[in-house]
Amino acid sequence: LKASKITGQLQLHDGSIGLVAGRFNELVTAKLVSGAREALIRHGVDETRITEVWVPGAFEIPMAAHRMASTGRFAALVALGCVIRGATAHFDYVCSACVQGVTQVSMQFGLPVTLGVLTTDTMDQALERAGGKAGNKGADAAAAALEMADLLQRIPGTLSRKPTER
Ligand code: INI
Repeated sequence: LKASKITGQLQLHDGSIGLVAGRFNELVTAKLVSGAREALIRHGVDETRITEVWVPGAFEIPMAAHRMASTGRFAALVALGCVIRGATAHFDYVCSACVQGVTQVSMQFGLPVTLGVLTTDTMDQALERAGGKAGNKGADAAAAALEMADLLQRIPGTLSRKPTER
């Protein structure tokens, strides 16, 4: 048996890419969205194939992602949010609900939903990761979405799950 190594390329074939962004800490999340859009466009994705959905906060990201996943139109989704640790335990609940919810949607639909949700102690740390000296995690998550969508199509023996057009 010939050994094979399968990796995904950064290119979109069918369907659209959905960005799901939380408005909470919008100063940061707007930069994550721009970074994600720029990365997608840089990798040849036509703007008409990017759907941007805004929700109140990171807690609501899984619900919107779930609805988008159910349409079958998306090749992948990108969760973009920013949770900054306050004085309370609210931070931990919002983070875990968001991450667990996003994971559930991804596994339920067999659809890549990548994580561009920042969870930091301070606003400065968040800004560093939203186009500052630590790069743009929105761009990274968008690239991961493209890679995973392409990768899944290359894994042999799986039924074709191409998204429906538009
Ligand atoms: N939502 C965030 O996206 N980031 C936060 O830092 C945050 N904090 O700190 O509370 C936050 N809370 C709102 C939450 O996501 C929901 O929108 C809200 O609880 C309504 O359900």
